[in-house]
Amino acid sequence: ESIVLASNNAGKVREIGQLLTEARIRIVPQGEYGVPEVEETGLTFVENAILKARHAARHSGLAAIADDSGLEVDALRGAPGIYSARYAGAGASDQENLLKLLRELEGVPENQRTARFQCLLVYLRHADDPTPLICQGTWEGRILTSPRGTNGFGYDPVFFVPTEGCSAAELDPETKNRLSHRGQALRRLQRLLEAGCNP
Ligand code: ITT
Repeated sequence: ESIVLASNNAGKVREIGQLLTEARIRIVPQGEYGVPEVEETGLTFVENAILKARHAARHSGLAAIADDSGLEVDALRGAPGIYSARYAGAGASDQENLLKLLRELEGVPENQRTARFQCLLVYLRHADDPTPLICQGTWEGRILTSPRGTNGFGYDPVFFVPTEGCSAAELDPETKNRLSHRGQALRRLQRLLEAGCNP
């Protein structure tokens, strides 16, 4: 039985697809079911992930996985956070969001540019599932002063990964999946599913 992936973000779909294919879990992007956009009205990552998963499960009749994620920058008191995809305004491109972030951090010294990616994954067996599986992952780094690298998506070119000495966009996809907030959350979800939390 397939699981619908409640995301329109090509970067996420690619990363989640890769990780779940390795786990032999069959997922179908929600685009294939014509699931319309849902407004992300929640005030937390977990609320938005539940909204998106429920919406996709409702429209597809399948179990659903949603990812709500974002970047928290300490010097900006946690912004852009849940607003990461629309930091430079509704419909803004990844590039516009990233340039706004660099502008906001102009003059902030390196040791005060700490940040982390958050990923909240929600799995619903069906739209009215009262006990969703919820998994989280966090990836610590700091914000560069200019973009580096072309892999990945979103803020990856400005997210410096101290353990690797390069930006997230300079990592190959396998390395990013091994380290990232999304990789961690997905491996946790996979363990729950394997442990029989999916009757
Ligand atoms: P869906 O809701 O359709 O999944 P979205 O892009 O609107 O797509 P979010 O509301 O969860 O999803 O926003 C997440 C944003 O956080 C995303 O657009 C990126 O800007 C950023 N982000 C999340 N994970 C990232 C990653 O691994 N690398 C770079 N940026 C990331």
